[in-house]
Amino acid sequence: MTIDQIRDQILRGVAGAATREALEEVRVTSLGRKGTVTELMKEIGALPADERRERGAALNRLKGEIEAAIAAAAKRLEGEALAARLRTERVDVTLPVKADPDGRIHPVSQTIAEVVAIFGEMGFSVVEGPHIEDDFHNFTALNIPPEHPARQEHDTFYLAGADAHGARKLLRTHTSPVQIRALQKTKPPLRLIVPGRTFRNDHDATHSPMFHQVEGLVVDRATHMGHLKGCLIEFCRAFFDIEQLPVRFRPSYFPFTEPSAEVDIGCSREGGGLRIGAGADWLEILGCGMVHPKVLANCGVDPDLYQGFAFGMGIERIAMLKYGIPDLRTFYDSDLRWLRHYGFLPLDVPSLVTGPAR
Ligand code: 2NL
Repeated sequence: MTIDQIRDQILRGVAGAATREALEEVRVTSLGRKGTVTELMKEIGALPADERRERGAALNRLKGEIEAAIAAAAKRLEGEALAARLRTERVDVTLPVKADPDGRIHPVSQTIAEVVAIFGEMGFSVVEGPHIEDDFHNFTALNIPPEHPARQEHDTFYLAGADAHGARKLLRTHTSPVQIRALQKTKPPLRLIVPGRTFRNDHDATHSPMFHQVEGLVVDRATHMGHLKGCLIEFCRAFFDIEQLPVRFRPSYFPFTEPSAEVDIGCSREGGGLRIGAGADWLEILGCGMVHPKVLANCGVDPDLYQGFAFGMGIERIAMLKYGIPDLRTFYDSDLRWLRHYGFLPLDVPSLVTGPAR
C-alpha cells in the first residue's frame, strides 16, 4: 500500500469512529507501539540514506495528520456527548438544597439570629463592641456612679493591674457600653441592637459567669414611650410567633432609664408545664425604659433636643422559654447529643429575607 492509501484508510477509520473507545482503537492500530505507521517507521532503517530521509519525512507528516484528525474527532465526540446529555437531563433549580446533616446551629446563635431578623425588619442595625471595658463605659456613663448599689449586683470581673489613676479594666457586665460608645460616636437619630457576650461572677443553676444579651437603643428628637411599647409588643409577638400574645409593662427601676419597666408576656403554669400565650399568669421577658437624660448628657447628646428608649434581654433565658430547654448549664457543656437535640440545621437560620424561623 502507498502512504496515500494508508492515510485514506486510517482517516476513514477516524471519521467512522462513533465512540471514544472506537477512536482509541484507531489510534492504537495506527500510532500505537505495534501500529501501522509505527511499523513503517521501524522499516526505514533498512533503506538507502537518500530514500530514508524522504520516506521518514513523509511518515512524520502522515503521523501529524492522523494525530490532528484524532484530536478533532475527539472534540466532535465530546460535543455530541454533551449535546445528548443536555437533551435528556433536566436540573430542577427550584428543589430545596440538601441540608448538611452533621453541623448544628447552637440555640444561642439561632436565637440571636431571630432577634436580629425581627429588629432588622424594623430598621435597627447591629453593632458589636469589646468584651473588655473601662469603668466609664460599663458603669459611670450609665448613671451608675462609684458606690452605687447597682455595682454590687453586677458581680463584676476585674482584670489584674490598675492604671496610673488606680482604675482597673473589667469584663463588661452588660452590652450597654457598646451603646454608650455608639451614642458618643454617632449623632442621633440612631436605632441599633447589640447582641453579645456578657460576664458576671455568679455561678449556680440559673446563672452562668458568661452569658449573652441583646440590648436595643433608639434615640431621636421625639421618640416616646408609645414607640417603646409598640416596638416591644411587636417584638414579643414576632419572637414567640403568637399574634395576639398578651404583653404588659410593669413599672420597674434601672439607673439608666426613667421611667423603667419590665415586660411580661401571658402564660399558664397549670399542670406543672409552662404554656406561653394562654392563661392568667405572667412571665418576665425583658427590661426597658426611656433613656435617662443624664445618660444622654454623659455621651454628649443634648437631652433637651433628644430622647429615646432602650431595652435589654437575656438570650439564654428567651431561648429556654421558646425552645423548652430546662437547664441553663447545658448551654455550655458542648455535649453533641444535646446539640443534636436542641440545635438547628443551618438552613433553618432566619434571615432578613425569610424572617424568623417558623
Ligand atoms: C434587662 C434590662 C435594660 C437597658 C437595658 C440601656 C442602654 C443605654 C441606655 C439606657 Cl446605652 N438603657 N439599656 C435599658 C433598660 C433595660 O436591660 O433586663 N436586661 C437583661
